[in-house]
Amino acid sequence: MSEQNLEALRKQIDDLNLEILRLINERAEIVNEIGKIKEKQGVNRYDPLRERHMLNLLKEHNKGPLNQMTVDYIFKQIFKTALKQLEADKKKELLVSRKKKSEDTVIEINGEKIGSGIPSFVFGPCSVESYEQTAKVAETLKEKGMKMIRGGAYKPRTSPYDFQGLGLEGLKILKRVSEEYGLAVVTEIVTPAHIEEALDYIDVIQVGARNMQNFELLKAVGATNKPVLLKRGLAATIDEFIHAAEYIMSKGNENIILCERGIRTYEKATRNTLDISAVPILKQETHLPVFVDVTHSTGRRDLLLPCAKAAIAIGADGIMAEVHPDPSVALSDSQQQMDIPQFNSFYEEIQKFMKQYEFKA
Ligand SMILES: [Mn+2]
Repeated sequence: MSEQNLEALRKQIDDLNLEILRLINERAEIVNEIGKIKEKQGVNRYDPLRERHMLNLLKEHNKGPLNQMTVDYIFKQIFKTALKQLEADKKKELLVSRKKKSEDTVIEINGEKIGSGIPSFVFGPCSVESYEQTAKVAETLKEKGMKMIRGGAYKPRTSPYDFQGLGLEGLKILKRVSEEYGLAVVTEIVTPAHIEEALDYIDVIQVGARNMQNFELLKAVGATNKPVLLKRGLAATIDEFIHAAEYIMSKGNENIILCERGIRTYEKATRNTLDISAVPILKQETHLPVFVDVTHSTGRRDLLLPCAKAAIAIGADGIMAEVHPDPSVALSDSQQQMDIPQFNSFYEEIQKFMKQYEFKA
């Protein structure tokens, strides 16, 4: 007899489970409908006052045997599923996301179309040290038909006693070189206070790794009409990197190049660890061009070429690397910059590689 009772009670539990399942799904559908109405009205879907009201109503009607803490816990889990849906929807809405815009963003700089499927190259010294030093590199770049030069005027260095860059003087040198050699200037800006004076001298604003989450700087460069090259922070996740780009785009600037430059791991064989898989992930998640900085990710001259090849093979839109006429006396990053003959052979090998595997060049 008791066996039969147990069976009957289990059957009731099964039926109740199915009924609860039907009810929470029905509830989810209604939450979705409310969400759509709120979206049209432009109001936030999550409403803490409404949640409080629902919990109070449950408390009023709870006759037990479940205590109120348990009831609250169960219903909060049900409410949370609606919030999770809201978070997923928000991610979809990012301006930089592929879901928002399916076609690739192509940025034209000095006649070069960045992100069009043909790899671009940005080379130049770590720091601008003198006109002569910068012009020597520019001459080589021009000979090779390149359209851009990089060089730092404001240098955020690990130590405050290291060379901090020539500042405005450096920008003036870059401008002169840019005019003489027909190259667009890519240079780092470290504070919103420098943007206005810098705009006349530069073509692409670089936001460096150490400033990737300097949100005031991101908003300020987002309010300019210059393309921005945004480097990944040294300990930033891909999600944080994407949201940093969103800060820029949210202010109206749609011309953003993402640049993977290596992340900090336990590995000591390289200066940083080049996160090569970040390239296809960023290409899938966003519509922005993605560059790879082979200099700062590896910190080793012998790895520049293989890593540049890997970057192109995996779908990077461009390569960045440092070139100095005499790296051994460079004021910054002297260990990892290429001299001009090394650069010539590096570039030649890259060209061969692209031809061999029929990458457009
Ligand atoms: Mn450098």
